[in-house]
Order: sequence, then C-alpha cells, then structure tokens
Amino acid sequence: MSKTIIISNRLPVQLKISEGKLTAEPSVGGLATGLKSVHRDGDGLWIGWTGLMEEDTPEEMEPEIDKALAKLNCAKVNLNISEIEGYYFGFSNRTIWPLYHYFLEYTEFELKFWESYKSVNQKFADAILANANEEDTIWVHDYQLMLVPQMIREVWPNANIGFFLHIPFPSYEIFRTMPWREEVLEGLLGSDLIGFHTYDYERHFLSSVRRLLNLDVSFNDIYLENRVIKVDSFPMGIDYQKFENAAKENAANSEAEKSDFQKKLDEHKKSAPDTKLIISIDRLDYSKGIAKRINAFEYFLNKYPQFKEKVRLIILAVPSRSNVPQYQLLKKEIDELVGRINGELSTVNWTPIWYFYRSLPFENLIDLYTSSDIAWLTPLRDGMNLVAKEYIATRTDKTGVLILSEMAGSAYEMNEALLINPNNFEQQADTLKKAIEMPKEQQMARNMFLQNRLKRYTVEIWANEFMQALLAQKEGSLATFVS
Ligand code: GDG
Repeated sequence: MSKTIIISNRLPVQLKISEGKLTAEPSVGGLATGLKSVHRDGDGLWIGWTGLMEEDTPEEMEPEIDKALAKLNCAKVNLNISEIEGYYFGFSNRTIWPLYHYFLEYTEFELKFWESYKSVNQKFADAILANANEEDTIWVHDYQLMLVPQMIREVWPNANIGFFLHIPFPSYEIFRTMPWREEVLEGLLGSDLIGFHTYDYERHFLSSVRRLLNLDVSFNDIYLENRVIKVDSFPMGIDYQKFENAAKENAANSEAEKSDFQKKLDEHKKSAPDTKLIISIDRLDYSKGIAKRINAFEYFLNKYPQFKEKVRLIILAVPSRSNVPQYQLLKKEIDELVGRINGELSTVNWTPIWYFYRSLPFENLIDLYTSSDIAWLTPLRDGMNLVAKEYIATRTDKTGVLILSEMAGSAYEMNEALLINPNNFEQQADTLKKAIEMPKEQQMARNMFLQNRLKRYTVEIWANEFMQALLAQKEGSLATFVS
C-alpha cells in the first residue's frame, strides 16, 4: 500500500538525552505546529532530524531512539556537529533565510556552507530512498531541503513528489544574487507540484525559473522535456478547533484549575482594570521586526502620553538559532531596548513592557492569547505568520483587535485586521490608538469575518488540497506525455 512521507528538517518532536535518559518534547515553530495535526491522523511516515548531535548520542542508544520514533511514525536522519554548522546554521540560516526575507546585508555566500547543504540534502534523500518506495507520495518541506526533490527524481523517475516552501520566495532581483541559484531551482524542479503561501511568492518563483533557466512557462505550469510541473499557492491554515477548544476550556477553568501564569494575568487585570494588554509573540528573529516594534511602542507613548500607565506590552520572544551571530546581536539589542524604555518610563505602579525570552507551554500561550486586548504582530517579512491566525481562533467571545504587518503572508487573507507597514511609526502609533479605542461591536464584526474564513480553510484542508493537487498533477502530466 502506498503511503504519504513527510520530510522536513526537524521532526515534530525534539529528542534530548540527559543523564542517559531519552526525553521527547514537541517542536515549536510554524511548520511543526501546522503539520502535526495532519501527521497524527495518517498512517504515513515523517522523516527528519531529531535535534540530537551525532557526537552526543551514545551508539548503544540508537535502537531505543529508533523504537521511540517508530511509535510516533517517525524516522530519523542523523546529523553531526559539522553538518549542523554548515547545512543548518550556515547555508539554511545565514544564506537562504536572510536572502529570502530580503535581508541582503545579512546574507553570506560561503562555498563551504553550500557544499555542506548539498551533502546533507543527499542524506535526507537517502533516508527517503531507504524508508519509502517509488509508489509513495513524498512531501518535502521548506528551504532547508530544496535539493531533495531532484535527488529523489534521479533515482525514482516516476515518484510522486510535492514541495512546499514555508517562507517567502523573493523577487528575481534578490534571488539572482545567489551564486548557486540555478542549482537550487533545478533541485526544486524535481517536484511535480511546488506550493507557496501566496500568489506573489509563486509569481517570483516562476519569474526566476523563466529568466534563469530559460524554461517554457505557461501560466503556472513549467514544461520540461518529459514532465510538467505545477506551481500554485496554498495559504496554510491552522488547527482551528484545537485553538478554539483550548480557549473555551481555559474560560471554563475554576480558580484552582487556572495556571499560575493565568492567575498573574488575572491579578494584573484586577489591579488595573482600565489598562489594555497588548501581546506580541514570535521566535526571536530579525525577520519578525521585534526591535522596531519596541521602538514604535516608545514612539506611540511619546505621541499619545495619555496612554502611559494605561497600556502594557507583553513580548514573548522564543529563543531561536542562538548560534548565529545575527541572532545574538538581536537578542542584545532587544534586551537593551526593553531595559532602557522600562528604565525611562516605568512608574511605581507601571512597567510598560513585560519581556519573556523563553518558550511557554501551550496552555500559557492560550492564557496570553485569551487575556490580551490587542495582538500586535509586525514582521518585516513573514512567509505566513500563524500566530495571527491562532490569536483570532482563541477569541471565542469575538472581542480583541489584531494589528498585523502587511508584509506577512497572512495579511492577504486577513483584511479585517488593522494592517500596518512596520516601518511606519506614525501609522502604527495611530493604529494602536485606534485599536485601544475600538468599540466592542466593531471588534466583534471584524473578528466574525476573520473567524469564519479561518474555520473554513484549516490546516487539514490545506494539506488535503495540496495532496489532491499533487495527485491531479501527476495524472495530468502523465496524460500529456502519453497522448
Ligand atoms: C515559519 C514561517 C510560516 C510560538 N511561541 C510559542 C509557540 N509558538 C508557536 C505558535 C505558532 C508557531 O510557534 C510560530 O509560527 P509562525 O507562523 O508565526 O512563525 P515561524 O516559526 O517563523 O514559521 C512562517 C510558518 O513557518 C508555517 O508555514 O507561517 O511565516 O516563518 O504555531 O503558536 N508555541 C508554544 N510556546 C511558545 O512559546 N507552545
């Protein structure tokens, strides 16, 4: 029987070994959160890296690890320190990530990163070849594995391969700066179907294929000698029910059942009932615009001083890629900014910014979503941004205001949010004021539209639509060349 194979850099669980004991934690991040619900329901296989370094994994524990993963329908790819340095922290996060998010000044073109990327992509492809067969449907995820489709195609010419990119695909003018641009495109073109979050990313990709590879492109089909590749947009949804249910359960909790975190948030509300709580939740990443947001918050408090002591900004910044120098610098910048602003503006009764640099358990994430009055998300570039969608899903009484950067893929589907340009402080200060003063009826009217849309296009439907399109593409492409 053919099965569906998901392949991504990280598995949905992260393994750790401490004092000879193996533990598993769920992975945080958009891709893991989104696909988990799809994988849970299927009988397929998920292949990826466990988070363990080969050097830290005693050989005798390998069978135990394999067994634990098999129970979760997962299989592993082992990576050593030098591969993680070159492929993951290097090419993936110091070349592709900044380039695709339009941070040319942070982009490093290092031959040794590229060499490592190629050999690790081959390792992932080999893991697929060892664990799957040509009749299976193979779904490759994200920018770390762009060469895998072609590597599979070379061995299995008839395989059914889909690829989805979770981050933006940049304009041709940006993409063309990469020394290995043709190889990356050729790697992706091993797929039958290539999916993006938005039509713009799809268009940018097709433009690069046309101009760099000189291929025949008609609408969203790319014609090779013996195959047609479809390129399309599939805006990723969320597991709406999971977030809505969690919020409902939260609201029904008795005092004793509430988390300590929730109790603190309640205490704060009680002591300052007319203070609005603004939340922002992201991985600590320069693409998310956290430093700019803090500066914009200071700008807002100076422009509208009547809101001093009347608003509080909670920043949850989840540690991410802390081995990459740019992320260490950003951490320092944010620490200093928060310290300076709190130092300058705090009063005996009020600290303007509460800053958490950690990952919170899921239930506390829901506490934050449901206790806030406003969510303020200001990425400078973001493939989609699932936090925006999760926030709306948890607002079961339909109140709450979402302020969202127009540079996030999700902004295309969330027109009823207050959309802002994260570089425009004047506009953001005015928008914050508008959000604080927005009548409840208007909040509810906006959120009703947003919720109805998010309920319809869940992550499950997203995955099914991708799979159906992949199947249809395979059949259509075969028919083109048989007839
Ligand atoms: C990439 C793209 C695209 C966050 N903090 C905690 C926590 N989270 C969860 C959120 C959400 C996920 O992490 C973050 O997803 P995003 O989509 O916002 O961002 P990225 O991680 O950058 O994801 C992005 C996504 O892939 C999917 O294609 O949307 O554009 O960059 O689900 O809930 N979860 C827990 N604790 C936290 O502290 N438990």
